[in-house]
Amino acid sequence: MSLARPARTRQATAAPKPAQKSARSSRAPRAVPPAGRPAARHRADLLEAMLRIRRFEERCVELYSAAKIRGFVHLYIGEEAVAVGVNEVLTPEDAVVSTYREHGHALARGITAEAVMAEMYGKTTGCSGGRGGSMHLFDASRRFYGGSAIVAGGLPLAAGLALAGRMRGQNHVTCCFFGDGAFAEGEFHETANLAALWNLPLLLACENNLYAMGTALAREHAQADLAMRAASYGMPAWAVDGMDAEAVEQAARRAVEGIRAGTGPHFLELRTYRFRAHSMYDPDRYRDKAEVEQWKARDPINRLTDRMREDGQPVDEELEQIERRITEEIDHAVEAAEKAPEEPAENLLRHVTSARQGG
Ligand SMILES: Cc1ncc(C[n+]2csc(CCOP(=O)(O)OP(=O)(O)O)c2C)c(N)n1
Ligand SMILES: [Mg+2]
Repeated sequence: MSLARPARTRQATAAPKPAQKSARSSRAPRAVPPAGRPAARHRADLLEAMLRIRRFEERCVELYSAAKIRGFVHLYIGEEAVAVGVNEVLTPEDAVVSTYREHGHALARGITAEAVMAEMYGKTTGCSGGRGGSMHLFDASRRFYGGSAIVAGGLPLAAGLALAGRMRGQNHVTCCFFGDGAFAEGEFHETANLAALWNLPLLLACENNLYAMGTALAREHAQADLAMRAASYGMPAWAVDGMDAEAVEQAARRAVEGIRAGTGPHFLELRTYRFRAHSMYDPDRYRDKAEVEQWKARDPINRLTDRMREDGQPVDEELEQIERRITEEIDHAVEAAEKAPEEPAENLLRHVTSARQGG
């Protein structure tokens, strides 16, 4: 069997033209702000949430180069509109299950930059007590159930959380983020089938960034229209411009309202792109520079600021204040992580549920 790149690869990895809309894409890009919040304020909040993720990760790159942060680090830069737009419609009682590319999901969920940075450093003050690192951020108090290294591993867990909530008579939504690569795994299909069969309150948020490590979408999927395939499980499913925080929010709101109304799982294919390599170890040789530049031209942060400008919002002053606040927040997070203690070696067996000692 030939492994030559199929002709459709180029087409599948090209950035869609901004005006292009599929039958399933969300129609109007401007989201209706939550009741009582002025539209301008709401947009500034979306902008701040995206910038917090961007600046946090840019600092992580510096710290990684300085060997302050070690291990695997997967950056979310370029994909911020997804985490921020979806999080906007979730309540603190809803549950979130994430992937190893989860700094953005964790920060959007409200885990502090300080707790995430300490975890990146492997310090005891980190949100996972320093035992998880970049890929295993966790905070049960915020109903943020990881951070997991296993591609698609979060999906059955999310179905279990959704089932547990329903059995307890709660009307909470479980949101599971996962990638296009996870869609190719059996866990996705088993989860989608059972969730639809049992009418579970589950939001399946597929971050289609067109690559699973170095493998382009069309080299992995015979049918690359993921929303269409998800719909075959009998659930509402549609594709969304994942580079537009307001479009993501609007689609997520529609999906979550449906889930809360008892219509079972919904699937969103959030079409997005990572501007950086798969991980800090990846030389990124499998995609054209021109393709990356094409997507960078649709940077979700610039997209929102341009729209704010168009609508006459004083975005430059807003940006200055946001940047100042975020710089302080991240400086403080780094300072605190530097000072925080390492876990002492005598605690090595803490949290180990089964260990044979002394023999
Ligand atoms: C079960 C499993 N198989 C393979 C891997 C190796 N692996 C790590 S990341 C990755 C790609 C996943 O791509 P995708 O789900 O699209 O997420 P993205 O990295 O694009 O956000 C693979 C195959 C793994 N971690 N777990
Ligand atoms: Mg991917």
